[in-house]
Amino acid sequence: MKRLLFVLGMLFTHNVLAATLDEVRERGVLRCGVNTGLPGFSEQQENGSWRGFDVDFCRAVSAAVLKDPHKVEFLPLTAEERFPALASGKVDLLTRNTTWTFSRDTTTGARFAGTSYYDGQGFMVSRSRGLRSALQLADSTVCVQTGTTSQDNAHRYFSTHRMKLELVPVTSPDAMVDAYEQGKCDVMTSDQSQLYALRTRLSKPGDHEVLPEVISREPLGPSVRADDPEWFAIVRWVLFALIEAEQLDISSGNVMRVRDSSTNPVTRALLGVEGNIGEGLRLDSDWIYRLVGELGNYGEIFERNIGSQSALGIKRGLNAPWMEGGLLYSPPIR
Ligand SMILES: N[C@@H](CCC(=O)N[C@@H](CS)C(=O)NCC(=O)O)C(=O)O
Repeated sequence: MKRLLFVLGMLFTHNVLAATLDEVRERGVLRCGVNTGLPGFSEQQENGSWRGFDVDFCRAVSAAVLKDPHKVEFLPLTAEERFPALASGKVDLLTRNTTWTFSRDTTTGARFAGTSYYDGQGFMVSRSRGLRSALQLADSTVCVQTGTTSQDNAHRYFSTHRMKLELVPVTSPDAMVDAYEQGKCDVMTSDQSQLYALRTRLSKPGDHEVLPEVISREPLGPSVRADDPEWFAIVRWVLFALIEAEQLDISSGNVMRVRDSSTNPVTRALLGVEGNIGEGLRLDSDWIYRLVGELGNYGEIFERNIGSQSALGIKRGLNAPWMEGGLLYSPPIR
């Protein structure tokens, strides 16, 4: 029944027959749903422009399909709003710290194009408590955002370990930070990347620590509507192209030189020198060249927004290329 209502909803609110690629090209603007404000991932600047890891992924799709990384409109969406906004056609793409789960992939009308960030849920507390483990959190008041995977995971973790839990539900990252600073909760729980991001917003970030336990798998990634396989393929291969470029040591700094001098047929095809790598996606042969030139490869996007060149300082960890012990792996682009 839920599914039937959903399909009917889609038929009335969004023309399921129109190809998203054509709609985006006609409109001349790509619409991406992003977080309402999460340092490093998606943040609106004073001048109105957006920046962040999820923002750059959206720009990469724009560079691929509209030949310009800036033809993007960002729509800030709360956790509760995100899937309905995608299903109704309000956004073409969700690039918003969203966990790929079975139920979301099969019942919300969304289809996840891949994992852009391997995360897991953790806990942040004040250092003054001197805690060493999340197993010492019994009887804590825990701030968690509604409409997220974090809420269910917290319940499961506390009940598995027979610890009493008092959840303090909040509806945005700002509300989470406020509640924590005001002592309405003594623990924040969320994906670890988000805890590092939110810590930068606290008045004394150094006074707070993320406990060692990672209590869930949270593969975060972009998602599209399930009814458009072509658009799905474009978004999925934009992600793989960024990963593959890093693997091949192609960066924004050297992409032009590599294109002009490489004799490797795989690299030449990838960068549009030979054949037409865009054919199957109705893109041009330069789409990968363009997005790496404009945004950089996966590693560059990671480091500048959330890694070593950012205030978050997140280590690559699981998000390193597979050759370096991480999980990032692109099928061959050939
Ligand atoms: N990855 C988890 C959590 C994602 C999530 O929405 N986290 C909150 C906690 S910081 C958030 O980003 N909220 C922003 C908002 O709703 O505006 C999920 O997909 O459910």
